[in-house]
Amino acid sequence: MELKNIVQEFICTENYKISPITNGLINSTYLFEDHDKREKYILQKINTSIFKNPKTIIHNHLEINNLLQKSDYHLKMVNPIHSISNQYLIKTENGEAWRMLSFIENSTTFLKVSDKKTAYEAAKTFGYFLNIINSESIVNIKESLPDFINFEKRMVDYNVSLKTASETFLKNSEKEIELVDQLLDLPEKWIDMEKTQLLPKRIIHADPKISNILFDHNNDPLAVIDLDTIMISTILYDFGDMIRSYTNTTDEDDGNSENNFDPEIYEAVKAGFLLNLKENLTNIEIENLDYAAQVVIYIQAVRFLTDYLNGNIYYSTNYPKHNLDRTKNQLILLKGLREYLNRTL
Ligand code: GN1
Ligand code: MG
Repeated sequence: MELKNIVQEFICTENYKISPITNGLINSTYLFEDHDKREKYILQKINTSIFKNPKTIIHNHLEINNLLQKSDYHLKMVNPIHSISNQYLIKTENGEAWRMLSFIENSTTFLKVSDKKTAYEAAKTFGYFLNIINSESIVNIKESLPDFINFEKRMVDYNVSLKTASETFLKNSEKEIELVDQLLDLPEKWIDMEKTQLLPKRIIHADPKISNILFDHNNDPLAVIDLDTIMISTILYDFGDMIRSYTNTTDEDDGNSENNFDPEIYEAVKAGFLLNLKENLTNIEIENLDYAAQVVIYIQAVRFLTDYLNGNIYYSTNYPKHNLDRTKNQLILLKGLREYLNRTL
């Protein structure tokens, strides 16, 4: 099905413009402008080799929006838009799944955090969002990405990739494999805490990177977006991923910097995150924040490296060593964080 036919399923217009938005690594996203009604929307092709059952992400999105609407949530919300025939997903004959979302006007996103205030505000906002979505006891969240936060499986997948990768790929990533292998026991405590159920199960966002917050023209947070990975897991993942995203002073695929970790931002994120959540977290969660930040960055490095060794089949890439550069970048970040934590222990 051509793009123009997909558009017609949602909005009956000939007078429109579509422009790609290129900052995600999984789905394909477009800004859709309806010139007749002067309305903007987000049009998205869901990557169905990763989100195998895209209905679950629509279900979870509606469930969370419903909950937010019932509470006194003060941020804006992105809404799924249904098609003319009342469907939230348009499936094409070749297996693609498309959806449309409402667009929040006068908003900007950042790919990197530039100052402590932005980091603090973003972490505070995610903390606020997490508090509200965990305030109701009955929320029916469905699994959209099985094993996403199964770190034992991430390590198994890495080991399989080491066995199946070509000689050239192994040679190119020799240094990164060595760094990853030096820290093989890092995820063990996490895996153990999950197995022994020491970590409370909560609804988490699971992709709280900086570009998943919309800001207004005063740089104040306007909305939390991208609810695709909403799942039941440990909130330590969200904290770790915020640290991973916000403390990084370089682009996620810059493999050349010497040090890309910003310790002041680390403290700002921690303060912002705990502001709304502290009362509700258990001691074990609070005690493991520094540890979680290290493991989440480590696992992201392992995921990028695994994908490189597998021939770039998961993340979208622009050049053959793109995932290797992403791996390098995460390992530099992890080194900076670990040096900082040892200094402050
Ligand atoms: C992916 O596509 P995007 O950018 O929203 C990935 C996250 C990674 C992130 C790294 C479903 O998110 O887990 O942290 O790339 N999402 C999935 O940039 O794997
Ligand atoms: Mg995402």
